[in-house]
Amino acid sequence: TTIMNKAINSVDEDLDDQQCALLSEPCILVDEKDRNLGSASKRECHLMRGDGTSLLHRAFSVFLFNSSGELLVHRRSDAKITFPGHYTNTCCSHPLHTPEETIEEDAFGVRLAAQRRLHYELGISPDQATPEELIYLTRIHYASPSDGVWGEHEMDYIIFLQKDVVIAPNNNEIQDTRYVKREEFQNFLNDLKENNIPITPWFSLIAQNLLPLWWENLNNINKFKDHQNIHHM
Ligand code: DMA
Ligand code: MN
Repeated sequence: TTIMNKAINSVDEDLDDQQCALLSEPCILVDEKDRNLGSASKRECHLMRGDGTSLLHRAFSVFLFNSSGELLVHRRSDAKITFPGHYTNTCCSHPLHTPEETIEEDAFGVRLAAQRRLHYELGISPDQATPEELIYLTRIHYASPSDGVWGEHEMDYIIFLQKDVVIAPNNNEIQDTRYVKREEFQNFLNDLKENNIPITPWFSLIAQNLLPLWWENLNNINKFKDHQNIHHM
């Protein structure tokens, strides 16, 4: 453990203090069927092991659209430990291993966590995004290294909300926000590529596979709810 602590300390040296403090949050470890296996710190969940794997934990990805059907995307701050400076969907984070956020019925705990993080990251007041309004669509299981030291391995709950909201982004989390029209989405991605601005791996996966159909059917999104199956990607 002495060697391990030394490694962690050297890993931490260049990290942002606020982001570093959040590494002690308790995440929810799960198996491939999304059964709760207990708690592990955000640090433990995101440090890659020697074999290139990391611990599977529960997460969520929010896709928020305004009343015109434009998607709110953001660029992660340079302070983020995983995927700094990457463009991504509206809001992503983890439900915590607490009595409230581990409630599984109708993914209530995850929807509470989404409300909490929409407030923290984007300044969306909790009354503008209640758990009742947040629509849980389905789950995606994926893994992706960030930089070889840190990485992701998640059971990702996809959450939709179509609503006009007031935002006040937290600049420790976010450096830029914008709404993108469905017809302009491909151009938006191409422009990022041309300018060598990366996008997060989960956003890339979802954008290529599932988002087009969901976005076309925003006004009828409930028919895409699938709480039975997990998409392994
Ligand atoms: C983690 O997102 C969740 C997904 C779906 C990748 P994140 O790195 O933005 O989490 P946090 O904001 O809690 O650091
Ligand atoms: Mn994660």
